[in-house]
Parts: sequence; C-alpha cells; structure tokens
Amino acid sequence: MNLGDTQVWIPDPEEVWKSAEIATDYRVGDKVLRLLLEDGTELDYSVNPESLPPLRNPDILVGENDLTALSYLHEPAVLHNLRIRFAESKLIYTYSGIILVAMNPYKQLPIYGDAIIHAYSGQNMGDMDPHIFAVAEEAYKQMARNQSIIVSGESGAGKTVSARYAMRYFATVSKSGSNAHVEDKVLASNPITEAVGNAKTTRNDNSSRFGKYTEISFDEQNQIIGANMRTYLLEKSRVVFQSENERNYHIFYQLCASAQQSEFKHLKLGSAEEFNYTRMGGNTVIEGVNDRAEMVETQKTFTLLGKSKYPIRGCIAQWLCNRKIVTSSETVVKPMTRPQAVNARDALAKKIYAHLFDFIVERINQALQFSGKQHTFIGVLDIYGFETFDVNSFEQFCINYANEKLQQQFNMHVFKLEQEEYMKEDIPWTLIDFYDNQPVIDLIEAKMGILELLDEECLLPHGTDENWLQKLYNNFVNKNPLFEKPRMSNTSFVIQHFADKVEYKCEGFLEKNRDTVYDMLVEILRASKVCKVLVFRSSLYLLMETLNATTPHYVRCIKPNDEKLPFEFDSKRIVQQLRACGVLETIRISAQSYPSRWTYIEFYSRYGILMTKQELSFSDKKEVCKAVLHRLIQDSNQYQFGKTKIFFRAGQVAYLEKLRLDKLRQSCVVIQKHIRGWL
Ligand code: AOV
Ligand code: MG
Repeated sequence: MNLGDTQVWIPDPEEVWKSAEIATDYRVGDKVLRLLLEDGTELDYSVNPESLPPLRNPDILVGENDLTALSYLHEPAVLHNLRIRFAESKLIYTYSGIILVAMNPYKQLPIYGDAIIHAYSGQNMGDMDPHIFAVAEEAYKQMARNQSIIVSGESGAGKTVSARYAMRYFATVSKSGSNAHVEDKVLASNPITEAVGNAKTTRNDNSSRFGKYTEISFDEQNQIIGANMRTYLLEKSRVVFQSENERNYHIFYQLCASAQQSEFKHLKLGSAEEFNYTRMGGNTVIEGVNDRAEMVETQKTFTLLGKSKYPIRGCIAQWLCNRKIVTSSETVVKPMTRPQAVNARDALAKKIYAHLFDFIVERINQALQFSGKQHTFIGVLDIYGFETFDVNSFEQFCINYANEKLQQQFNMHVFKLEQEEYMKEDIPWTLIDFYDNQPVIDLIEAKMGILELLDEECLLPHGTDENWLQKLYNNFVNKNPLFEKPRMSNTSFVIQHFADKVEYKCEGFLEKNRDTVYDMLVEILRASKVCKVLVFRSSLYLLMETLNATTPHYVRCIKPNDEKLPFEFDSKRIVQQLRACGVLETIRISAQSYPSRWTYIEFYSRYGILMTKQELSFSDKKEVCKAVLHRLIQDSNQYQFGKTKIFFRAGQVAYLEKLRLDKLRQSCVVIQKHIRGWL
C-alpha cells in the first residue's frame, strides 16, 4: 500500500488531533510509521495494521458548508472543518446533514438584521450559507405539516439566542397588515419568561432555568395568529439558595433596583443587598446589565401583552408575601427549631415562586390565545442540554433523561430519512447499524427501572435515599452494563448515557421526586387517581408525542470556550460537546451508509477528465458515469447507482479526487513538454 505523502491525524493532548504526513512508504505488517509533523519534526508512530491513523480530507473539501460532504467522516475531520470555518473564516453556522451546528461567537454579528431575514425568505437551504434563518425558512416553507425546531446544547451555548432568532424570523416573514401586533406579542413572551425563569449562573449570565416549548400558530395564509407555551421543570431550589457568584431569578433584582419608582414604592422594597435570598451568591450585579432598565423592558412587554400593568401588581402581591416571610423569619422561628423554621420558610418560598411562574406562563398563554382557526404550528423547543457537573443530583438526572429521549427521537428521524432517501432512489435497502439508546431509556423508565423503584420508595412511610440506592445496586450491578456502583462510594451511582458517563449522588432524590409529584398531584392528578407517576416523565412523554407528529429541524449549539472569548476555539471542549449532542453520532451513521451523494450531472462534470474516449462515446451520461466507476473502483460495494444520484461510501470521493489531481498533474507535465518542444 502506498501511503507516502498521505496526510493523517494523530491524537494530541492539547489540540485533540493534529495533522501529520506519512513520510515513508507503508507496508502492511509495519508496526511503526515515520511521520512528518507540521513543525518540521519527525516522529515514529506505533500503529496497528488494522487501524491506521484517520486520513485527512483532500483540500477542496476543507471548509465545506456541510460536514457530511467530507469524504473521510470522522472526529478529526469534523473538528478541523469547524475550526477553519469558525476560527479563520468567522463563520458560526455549519450543517451536518440535517443538523445546523451553531457555534457561539460571543460577539454581536451583523448577520441578523431584517435585510438578512428577507434575503433568506423564500430561498432553498442549499443555495444559501448555513444560518439559523435558513432552518427557520425551511420550517416555514414546509408548513403544510406541523413543524418543530429543536435547539439543544450545553449551558451558555446559545440555545435561547437561537430560539429567539428563529421566532423573530417567523414574526418578520409573516407580518401582515391586518393582525399587526400579534407577532410582537409572541416575541414579548420571551423577555417575560426570561425575567422570571432566567438567572446568572457561573456558566451563563442569562441562564434559562426551565425548559420551554413554544408553539406558534399560523392561519391558512401563513400569518401568525397566536402562540402557546409549555414549560418544563423550573429550578425551584434557586429561589432559596444560590451558589457563589450566582444570582436568584432576574426579576428580584429588577424589582429591588426599581424600589424607589413610584409604582413600586408601596412594596417597601430595598436594595438586593438587603435580602438573604438575593445576596447569597455574594454579587448582586451582572456586568453590563442595568437591572432598573431591564425592569422598564419587562414592564413594557407586560403592557404589550395587553394587560397593562396589572398582572405585575397581581404578581407583586405574591412577591411581597415571599418577602415578608424572608424578613420576618424570626417570628416564625418561635414554635419550631430554627432549622425547621428555615426549612418551612424555604419550602413555602419555593412553592409560591413556582406558582407565580406557572401563573405568569398561564397569563402569557391567555394573552396569546387566538380566536380564528389554526392551520398549522411551528414549535420551538429551547431545552436544557445534557449536563454533567462535579456533583450531579435529581435535576441533572431529569435533564439527562430528557436528552436521552430527544436523542432517541433524533436517531429514529435520521434513520427514517435515510430509509426514505434509499426508497426514493431505488437503492437496495442497506442495514445501518446506529447506536440505539433504548437500553438506557429502559434502565430509567421500564418496569422495575430506576424511576419506578424511586416512586415505590417515595410511597413507603420510611423510605430513604439510601434504601432506594441499595435496591438499585441489588437490581442492576453486574446485571445491567449501563449501571455501575462507583468503587469509592456507597452514596452514588453511575449511568452510561449516550453522551457520557455521569455519576449521580442519591441524596435528595426522594424528597425532590416527592416534591415534583406532590405539587402536581394536589392540583391536577388528585381527581384522576394516578398516583405513581413522576410528572416529568409524563410531560416528557407528551412532548415526544408532539415532536413525533411534526417535521423536526435540529439546531445544535456549541460553546467554543469557557472564558466567553470571541471566536476562541477550544478543541477539547468542542469535541466533548460534539460527542454529547449527537453530531458525531449522526456523522457515524452517515459514514456507515453512503455519506457522499452526487447527482450524475455533478459527477460527470467534475470527473470528465478521468473518462476514456470510449466511455465518453455513450450517449447517455448516466451510462458514462457507470462505466467509468466500474473501471476505477473495483469493489462495487463502495457505491450504488440511484435514480438521480450516485451514492458513495466514505473515502471514495477522496480517492476520486486523488485520481483527478494526478491526472491534472500529468496533463500539466505533458503540456509543459510540448511547450518545451516548440521552443
Ligand atoms: P443557552 O440558552 O444555551 O444557555 P444563551 O442563548 O443564553 O445560552 O447564550 C449565552 C450568551 O452567549 C448570550 O447571552 C450571548 O451573550 C452569547 N451568544 C449566544 N449566541 C450568540 C449569537 N448568535 N451571537 C452573539 N452572541 C451570542 V442555558 O439557558 O444556561 O443552557 O440553561
Ligand atoms: Mg437558555
């Protein structure tokens, strides 16, 4: 095998992958490759003949709009392509098949104005540069059926920003004269939910602490007529506890900063420094944010929703109640021990806040209600991404479970699309082996799975986190490969999720599960006698049902570095996220099937130079393509002829490119010789 001059990728502790060139001819059986690194040094690199280092793509493919157009589809190729686009060309959007990969630039870019929206409006996805607007346009165009845009990514990756831009796109392209304002109202729902549901965390100054699915309703003329919002699992604990350098929900600081305004004077509020619940994180301000100005915005959006300022007053009565309890905790203390009183106070505060949040969401939904007939909807899902911290608890468990469900929904969809494409092109069915995460989902939600055991333990009068964990150990250790007991701990368990292994601490699971179930039980489920249900599971189930009935569009947001630096590309962090959000998994699915697809015409025009006179004599261009491929690629399993396209397995286009380049070089030599002859 002649691999001399071949470019490869080798693992690197800093860059994850770095480029090298094979300096010697390689023979099967060789255990060492002599590599030439980019800095000019040489390196002897041990290899196993079955697995050579991943090969680099030909240069014409680097910087592609779509990662799946790469001939070699593997992690280093994907990473390199993203680096070239993002760090060098300052392009934040790239497609990976049906996914839009969006890298957070941490810088305001002039690519979201109305002029750009109009430029994307009515265009085909493939004709334009990758953009969140292109995805939105795609959904808008296909509105004969309900659509959804599913945005995911880790904290601070840009999900909320992307979801907002998608919604702005719809509001702008569907603007009509008659029902003006309804678009503005739909957009106004964002700042309000952000005021009450977002907070500063160490990862994101404006972190959403709840999941949100907004359905925007359209009439037959594709005009927006209203919207409806569903929210998921608000982080209640934040109301009473914030870690260092984090804040409580924005609205508290907005109110405190506006304490002296006449309309808030009667609340007798002081500065945020004065309250336990707002000063716990040690810093009550966010750099670059003016809470008083934000309050003005929050009020404006409330007004826009048509309820003047009254809902704020209505809510504020509730805040006040919350406040009183905080400041007068001493009086509550008397009949109980202090910790008990503190606990009771905290529990009440969390409850009040959760109610308030639901109340506001309900009011927004009322304001966005429509009277006409809904023709279709586009749903926008802005959900918390897969999370793993040093200490993971019930919240992370639920979030990661939700992400498993979304990943499965995604796998099924990709799989279905592949199947449809093969059928359309009349290609014999090829079985693609994709990673199915059903086993993890079973571990969590099947009969006698983690959740059922948790629900059972919650119903026992003396149930404890430890007893529940012991049951998990008994049921799953050495029996389920996706479940482990950490060697050094008796208080936690490890789950192998599709994205990563995560260790969960059992402490608090029972209480938090009871809390979730109990709250809802009291309000909704009492009548229906459904007792043993983790509410989150059923709302997830409903969400999946909804998504499955729509055409999904996927946006995967990537946080390029932890320092929030503009256009800084941290390879390690990016690879971690590409693995976790399923981008590499899709790439793997593509790589196993036929990643490169060329129409006959495209193939004919690019590789004409490789065709013989005899082949070119066929009148049917399809036949020409077939003949030349039969001759050039011996293994006929490496390609398939469809009705309109040729399907290539990974690596084949790179091979054809090499042949083409060699041929071009030869022709140059021949021409040069001729010229010399003349001279
Ligand atoms: P998230 O929604 O994914 O985190 P955000 O959408 O709040 O993350 O983005 C975090 C911050 O990154 C924003 O406040 C912006 O400063 C910046 N940012 C994101 N996208 C862009 C963009 N396209 N252009 C410019 N700046 C951007 V969390 O809600 O924490 O998971 O729970
Ligand atoms: Mg967010």
